[in-house]
Amino acid sequence: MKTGKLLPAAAELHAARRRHLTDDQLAMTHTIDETTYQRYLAALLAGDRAGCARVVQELVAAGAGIKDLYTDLFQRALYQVGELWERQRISVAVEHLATAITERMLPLVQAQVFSGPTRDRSIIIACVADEYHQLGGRMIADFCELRGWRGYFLGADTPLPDLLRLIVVRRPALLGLSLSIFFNLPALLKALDAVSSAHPDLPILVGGQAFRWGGLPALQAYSNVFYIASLDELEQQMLAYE
Ligand code: B12
Repeated sequence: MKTGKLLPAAAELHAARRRHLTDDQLAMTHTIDETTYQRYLAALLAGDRAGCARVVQELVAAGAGIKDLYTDLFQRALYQVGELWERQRISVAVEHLATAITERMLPLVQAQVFSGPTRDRSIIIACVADEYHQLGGRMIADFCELRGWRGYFLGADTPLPDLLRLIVVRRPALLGLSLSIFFNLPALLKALDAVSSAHPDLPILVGGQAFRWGGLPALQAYSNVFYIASLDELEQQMLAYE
């Protein structure tokens, strides 16, 4: 397992820092101002889709890019939703509603996704079997398409035999696998074994929150697997294959 083809040590350090930063500390590095973020979060927790859409549209009109919106607005807000849910400050219903609203915010920025030149490169992105957290993978697919790649996003809970068949058909330059739940690590390892054995030259990018709680040592056995901790690292990694 490698944590970045170009700067493995820096990537390792960056990943370690991210895992130990609190949300308040991370807020200091956010590109979207705090008042706007809090307005979005309040609308999200209130189930106010129109209010969320207004904030997103204002930010887009002011020139905010996909990377900022995805990480500093959508991702940050959902991480906070997760913490509120974990501390039982909000119900499962409110968390589900916030997630559903977020999924409906992504189309508001799709115009940006296809705005650049296209490249003759493709990536398949999937959540492993039993993994239902699909928004992160979807954002990664959008981000790859923003860079001109064709992004085949398969969504949640992808059966391994079907993933293997699609790799044969589409012959992607990269495969991305998403894992949020640490207990799903065996499903990821099973996928890494099967894909690496059938396609030893296919680089596999792995990401998701399971690795905030460990899991990295299990990837060390694979020389074709790269753990990606951020969109910046993903950008670096893709550059190497363009
Ligand atoms: C929404 C949500 C759900 C929804 C997901 C629906 C959906 N449509 O996706 C549902 C209701 C299904 C759900 C279920 C569960 N959830 Co949940 N969920 C969340 C929540 C609130 C938001 C997830 C999200 O979308 N985050 C925003 C995205 C953008 O962030 P991200 O996934 O981290 O993605 C970014 C990076 O990680 C990375 N990345 C992600 N994938 C990939 C892939 C590649 C290739 C690359 C390069 C990068 C990359 O790039 C993304 C963009 O920056 C989180 C809270 C949180 N902290 O995120 C909990 C959370 C992930 N869930 C949690 C838990 C415990 C569960 C359940 C076990 C609860 C239960 N008892 O039933 C189940 C498990 C279901 C399953 N088998 O998968 C825990 C996980 C703890 C852990 N890691 O073990 C969290 C962290 C909540 C918490 N604070 O405890 N959940």
